Amino acid sequence: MLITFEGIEGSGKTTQIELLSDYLAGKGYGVVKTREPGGTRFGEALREVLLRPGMDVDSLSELLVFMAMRAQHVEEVILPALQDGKVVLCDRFVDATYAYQGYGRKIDLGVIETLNRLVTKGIRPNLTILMNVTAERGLKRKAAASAMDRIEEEDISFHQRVKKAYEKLAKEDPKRFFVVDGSLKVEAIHQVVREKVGNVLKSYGV
Ligand code: Z5A
Repeated sequence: MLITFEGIEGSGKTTQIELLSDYLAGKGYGVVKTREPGGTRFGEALREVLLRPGMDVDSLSELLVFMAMRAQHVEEVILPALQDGKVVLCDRFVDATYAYQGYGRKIDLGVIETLNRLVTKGIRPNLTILMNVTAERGLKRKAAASAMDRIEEEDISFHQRVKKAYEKLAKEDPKRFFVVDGSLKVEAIHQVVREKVGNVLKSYGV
C-alpha cells in the first residue's frame, strides 16, 4: 500500500506523516516512511545540491534530476517495501513533478508523464493526501521554521501556480486524492487523515 502526501511547502505534510506513521505502527502495521526528493543515499546527496540556494539549475536539468532520484527511490526503497507488504508513506511523489515542473516551470506534461511511467515502473499511489493551504500561509510557516531552499525562493506567483495545479490534479483523480484543509490544527488534521487511511486500508483488506 503506497500512500503519498502532497501539497505546497509548509502545508504540513511532514508533520502528518510522522503522526500517521506512529499511529499505524502502534496498530501493528509495518510502516516505511520515506520522502522525495531523497529517500536513498544517492537521492539525499542529490537533494542537497538540487535545493541549494543560489545554485543555477536549468528547468530541464531539474526535471531529469528529480526523475533520476525517483528511479533510484522506487528501485531501492519503494518496490521492495511494497513487495514486503509494508505500508509506505511517502512525502511527495509523482504528483509533485506535475505540479512543480509541469505547471510551475511549464514543462510539457506529456514528457513528465512518460518519464514518470518509466521511473516508477508503473506503480501508482493507492491514496494521495493533499494538504491544502494558501501559498502565503505555507511560505510563512516555512520561513518561521527554517531557511528557504532554492525552489522556495521562487516568487509567490510560482507557488500559487503550484497550489492551483495540485487542486486540478485532485479534481482529475478524485478516487485517489483526499484533500485536507491544512489550515486546521495539527491534531484535527491527524484525526481526519487517520480515519481516511483506516477506511482505505480496510477497503484493500490490509
Ligand atoms: N519538488 C519538485 O519540484 N518536484 C518533485 O518532483 C519533487 C519535489 C518530488 C523540497 O520538497 C522541494 O522539492 C519542494 C518541491 C520540490 N520545493 N519547494 N518549494 P520537500 O517536501 O522536502 O520540502 P517542502 O515542500 O519545503 O516541505 P516541508 O518543508 O517538508 O514542509 P511540509 O512537510 O509541508 O510541512 P511541515 O514540515 O510539516 O511543517 C512546516 C512548518 O509548519 C513546521 O514548523 C510545522 O510545525 C508547522 N505546521 C505543520 N502543520 C501545521 C498546522 N496544521 N498548523 C500550524 N503549523 C503547522
